[in-house]
Parts: sequence; structure tokens; C-alpha cells
Amino acid sequence: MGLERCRKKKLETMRILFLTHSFNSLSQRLFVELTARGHEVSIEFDINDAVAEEAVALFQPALIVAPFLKRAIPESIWRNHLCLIVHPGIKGDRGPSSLDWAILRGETRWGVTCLQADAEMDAGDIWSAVEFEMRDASKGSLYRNEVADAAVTAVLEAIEKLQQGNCQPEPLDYSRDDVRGQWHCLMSQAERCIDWRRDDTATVLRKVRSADGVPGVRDRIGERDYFLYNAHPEGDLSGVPGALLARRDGAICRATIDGAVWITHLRPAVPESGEFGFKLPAVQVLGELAAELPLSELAIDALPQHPTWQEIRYREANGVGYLHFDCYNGAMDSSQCMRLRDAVLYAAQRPVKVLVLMGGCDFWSNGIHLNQIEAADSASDESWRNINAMDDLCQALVENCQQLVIAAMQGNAGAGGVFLALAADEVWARNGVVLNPHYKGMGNLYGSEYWTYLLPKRVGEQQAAALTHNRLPLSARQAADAGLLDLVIEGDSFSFVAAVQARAEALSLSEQIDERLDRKRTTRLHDEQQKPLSAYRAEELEKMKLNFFGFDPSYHVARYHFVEKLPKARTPAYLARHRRVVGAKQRP
Ligand code: THG
Repeated sequence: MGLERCRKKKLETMRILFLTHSFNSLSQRLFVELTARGHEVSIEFDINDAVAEEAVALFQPALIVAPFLKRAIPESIWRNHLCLIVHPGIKGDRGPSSLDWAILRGETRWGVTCLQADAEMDAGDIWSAVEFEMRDASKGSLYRNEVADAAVTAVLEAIEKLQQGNCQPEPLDYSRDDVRGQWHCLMSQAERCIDWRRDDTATVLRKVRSADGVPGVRDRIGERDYFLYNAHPEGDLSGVPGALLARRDGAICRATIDGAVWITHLRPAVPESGEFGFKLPAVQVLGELAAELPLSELAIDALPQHPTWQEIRYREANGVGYLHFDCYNGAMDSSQCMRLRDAVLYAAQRPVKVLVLMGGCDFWSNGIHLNQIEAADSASDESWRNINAMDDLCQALVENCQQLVIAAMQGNAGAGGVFLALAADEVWARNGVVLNPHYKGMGNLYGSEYWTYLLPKRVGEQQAAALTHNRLPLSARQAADAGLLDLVIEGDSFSFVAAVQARAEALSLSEQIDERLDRKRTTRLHDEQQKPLSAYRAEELEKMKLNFFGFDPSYHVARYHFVEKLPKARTPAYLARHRRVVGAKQRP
């Protein structure tokens, strides 16, 4: 039945309960899109059946949506309430490793299906299905981009059908031409195990990407097993297949039968005492084994003619400087912050009037590097070092009065990463980016990065207080409405980069550019006289000192839970609206 026929009634807003394993990127994206359309969304983590039943009883939702659910919804819930599973697969695809299989098999098109939960897993009626073209990228990258975009379309379509009342979902019927998927079991390590003597670069990349960010491909390096993450092709270096060839920016280069790949992160499969069971830069995890490898350094402004990987790079085109920093998961440790600051200082000396901070393809930045902090001898000392390095980086940006600085967000940003962007003169973001401009969720962290200067300046004191207190994600559009962003650019990641370049070039050629730079210098001088940057920093760091070194261990506990991915015991009240007690002091 055509959807057109259904589009008659005025749509009403609904009470929607998210039943989800965690508040991951997809649930956040759906949350911001649905709340922006007026729906009342409350969230419950899938802890056990009784807790889920309680959430349903408390919230009385008109609809339950499962954006990221690993367990079966109990019959007591799906029999009495319509539950939509957001499944990252095409029509007919079923099982817990959909994207993994699609990447490993080299599917050229994939999709997202909204299906109704019933007794048989992923075999319920189909409410909507949206397809997209696959891209050579990791599972996590596809999930945060193509899957998230398709999921928004699919969920909105399903809600629309539901509200029309006269549209029926489609029973799963494998005899239909457009039902091309099938059941796929949980993917095991055996199915993506790399055979370095036989697999070419493309195969190695597909295997690692099918498992990135979770669970990683298990592989032997030297005498030990590790999970591998974040692989990129290398077009110049080569050697005996499987041999380690070089190191660069914490990553290792390993030969394949027809070239080589860079692998940036590792996790020991069986951590020994004193080791950590979470991801860290490969060179650090391998220790001596990697220290012996030749250092293959590239100048920051090198323009390699072959595919390779470089964490921080600068390039210039048509009078505009572009600084790319592709930090895995957007986490920036002390040394990355220092190298990036050096890059900013280098860029500031270049004869360009516009500097665009491109961040990474998948993340803009998420601020300090919690894994690296957890792995340090003293987590408190490393936290202190890391936040000071972030502050130095932000300071270099705020004090760059030679150039108009643009932060161009291709991917999501959170905590200090958001405020790093506010250190620029203009903030542009791709539509689809989700921002978390707050720190409190991490054990009540106060935060620094000059946020007490940068945030109220943009959004006002009241809004700044609300954003930091609410701890909720914002869509790019919501962030722009709040004044946090200046420009939202439609389209996918490719068209975003092209649009950013066109706008940045136009800006550098515009007649107002010198006037804007003059104004920037005047404003900075004025602000500095009102209250020096150093005063904001000192005040923020005074509070951070308590978080890092004080008696309340909340930040250390929260960080430990985060890096170790410990199962959640309850849903915090700022997400579970149905658990809020009116007038009561909210628990964190
Ligand atoms: N109906 C109901 N509940 C659901 C779904 C449903 N909950 C979410 C679910 N769809 C999402 N899809 C799946 C499909 C299969 C599996 C898990 C989620 C699965 N799991 C294996 C198991 O449970 O033994 C192992 C998974 C693992 O170890 O990660 O097969 O349609 N009511």
C-alpha cells in the first residue's frame, strides 16, 4: 500500500519508550530526532525483564522502540505493547551480527528495517525498511553515519504509518522479490580470522572493519593474541606477508600479500597481570616489540601520493588551511593534544586567512582520553596532564588572531570535544551530528577547556546552565537553535567536505575577511581585559583538581565503569523520565 494514501491525518506526538542496551550513538540520534519532533521520549536500559516491565508500567508508552537491543523483549511486553526493533539490516536479514556479515561479504547495498518484536527473533512484521549504499568503512563508522540516517527515516516512517491507523505492517515473506535478506548467526572469530599468507589488503581491511569497534579481530602478533582495531591501507611500504614493517603515531604497519595495512589500536586477548583489557595505541600495547620497528614519520604537511594513514595532517588549497585530526573514537590523550597544538601553531604561521579544523571523519572530538588515563600509573596525574594539554590546545586556538578559525564537525562531539570546537570563531556541523556539550555524566566532572568563557558567550548564562545540567544530547539543528553552532550543512560526509571547502574559500576571498579579523583581535583584547583567559582556566582547574585528587571518587569510578564497559545497574534519572520523582533531588 502506498504511503501517500496514509498521509492524511495531522500527526500527533507520542509517548515513546526506548528499551536499549545503552544510550549509544544510534539511540542518541533517534532520541534527538524524535524529541525535536515533539515526541516525549523516555529511556530504560535493558537490565532485566522485571526492570523493563516496571519501566513500561511507569511510563505507559504508546510505542516502545528498541534502537540497540541484544536480548529478547519479554512476551509480557510485546504482547501488550507495540515494540519496534531497529534492525541494522535489509528486509529479511535477521540475527545479532547483521552489519558484520554485510561488511565481510562485501555487500554493496545495505539497510535498516523497523520490525515488530514478537516471539521469533527479528521475524516480526515489517513496518518500514530503508536502504543505502555501502562505503568502505568500519562497522562503527557505517553505524554512526549510513545506519543512523536510515534508522531516522525508517523510524519516522513507521511512526507515521502507525499514527495513520489504516496502514498495516508487512509480514516477513521470503517469497517476495524485495525480501533479499536471511538469517545470519552470531559471527565468530573463526569467520573473520586473518590469514596473513593468503589475504590481500582488501580482505584484511574487510575483516578488521567488520569487527570495529566491537569485538575486534583476534590475531597473533609475536607470541601473543590481540584484538585489532582501526585498519587503514598503506600503498608504499611492503614486506614479507604478516611482518611488522614500521610504526607511526602509535600505530603499526603490517605487510599483506599485496601491500600493507596500518593498525592503530590493540587490546590483549588474554591480559596478563598489569595489562589492560581495553583498547590502547598498538605501539604502546606491544611495548618492546614495537619499539624496535623503524619509525616512519611523515611531515605534518606531507602530501603522500599513495594511500596511508597519518593521525594529524595539514593541507592548503585555494588560500585555506585545513587541519585534520583523526583520533580513534575522538579521544585525545596528552601527547595527541600537544601534537595538535603544535600543528595549530604551525598553521597560524601560514599565509592563509581561514583555518578549518576538520577533526576526524568519524568523530570531531570527545575530549580527554579516558582509556589512556585509566592505563596510567597515576590516573589522577594523567587526568591533570591531559586536561592541561587540552586547555593549551584550546588556548592556541582562541589566541590565533591571524586567522579566522572554523570548526567543521564531520562527526559527533562530546564533553571537552564540544568546547574545543567553540574555541573556533565559527562552528559548522553536518546535519546528523550529535553533540553532548556537558561533562557531568562522567562522575560529575566539572570540565575545563575554557567552557566557562566559551559557552555562556555563545548561548547565555541560563542556556549554558541548562545544557550542562540536563546532560542530554543535541542534534546539530537543536545546537544551532541554541546558538552553539553557526551553520548546519545537509548531506552525507562526502558532500559535507565539499560544502565546507566551498564556504571556507568564499570566506577567505570575501571583502569582509580583514574586517572580521580586525574585529576578532579587538574582541579578544576586550575579553582579555574583562577577565583574562588564565583566570577562567584557573577557576575551572580548581574544580577539576577536586574531581581528580579530592575525596569524592565519582569521576574515577565512572571512568573505570566506562573504559571497562561494565554492565549498567540502572538507568540514570536524566534519561529515565518515568523514574523521576517530581520535586525530588535527582540522583546522578
Ligand atoms: N523479538 C523480541 N525481542 C527482540 C527481537 C525480536 N530483541 C531484540 C532483537 N529482536 C534483536 N535481534 C537479535 C537477534 C538474534 C539474537 C540477538 C538479537 C541472537 N542472540 C544469540 C542468543 O541470544 O543466544 C547470541 C547473541 C550474542 O551472544 O550476542 O541470536 O525480534 N521479542
